Amino acid sequence: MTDVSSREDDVVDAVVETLCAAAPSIRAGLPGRRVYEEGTNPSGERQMEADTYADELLLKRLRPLDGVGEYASEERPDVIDVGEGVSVALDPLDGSTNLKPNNVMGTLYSVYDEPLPTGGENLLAAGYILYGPVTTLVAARDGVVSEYILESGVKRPLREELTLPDDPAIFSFGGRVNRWFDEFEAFASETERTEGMKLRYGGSMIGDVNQILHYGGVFAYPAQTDAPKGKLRQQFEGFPIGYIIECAGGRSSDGETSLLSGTPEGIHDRVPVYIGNDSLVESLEARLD
Ligand code: AFP
Repeated sequence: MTDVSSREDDVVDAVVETLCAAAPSIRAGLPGRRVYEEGTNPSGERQMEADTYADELLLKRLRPLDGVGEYASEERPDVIDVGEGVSVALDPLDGSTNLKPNNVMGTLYSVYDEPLPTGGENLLAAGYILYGPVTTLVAARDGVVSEYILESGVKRPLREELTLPDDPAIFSFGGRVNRWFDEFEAFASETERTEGMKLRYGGSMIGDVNQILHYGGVFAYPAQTDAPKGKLRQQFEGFPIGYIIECAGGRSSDGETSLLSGTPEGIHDRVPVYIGNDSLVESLEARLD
């Protein structure tokens, strides 16, 4: 009899390999797709041609995989039934507004052993492919984060057991300052004045979180006065990033508790996101309490 968890492990491997293999096509498809589509995505945000291109390409590549049951993406309203097995949730092109100024963006994935929408405790694996000066994969699974460089869609190990540096160096806060709640503004202002800390914000969550993973620090897309749940999507962004950061020894929070303890009611629900070095996110949580 085949062990269920080892079968799921094989499916997760196949999903990650498929995403890696699609990376060169996604990259190659970007130059001609830096313009907006007519409509908006299910969260009411404008979509670029590159967003829908990446979404359609990834669905096409993942659909035939044995052991994948559901596909969901930030770019489409409903979960797609593709067979029987694990559920894959994607932000096919996180940070696509960075196409215009030619800054970093990436593909963010999370794999669950339950139908979507589902809670963070049902994650099997999460990670992202970053389209920077080089293409890299950061993959988290079983409490371990590994980094790879992708060449022609094939991964070569760069770093095993990636952990957040002990000394935080970067802060990266999204949203509009005049819409932050006072408690968050107080934390931001204290962080700005902390010796050794400097601001780096690029507008793609994956790119910004990747800096925190490599240099240490804190990233937030906070609750705002006009958006109490912030901007980022729980299923597609909050869970995978919380999982990766916690696997790397950091802390994630929705302002009260770990990002991973939440359960969305709808696939496109939003959540405030606070991640980074344990001490910083803990003191932020204390302020927001
Ligand atoms: P796009 O994918 O539409 O560019 O949105 C990216 C994102 O969801 C996330 O990756 C960023 O952290 C956040 O939006 C940036 O939002 P601001 O433009 O408000 O800084």
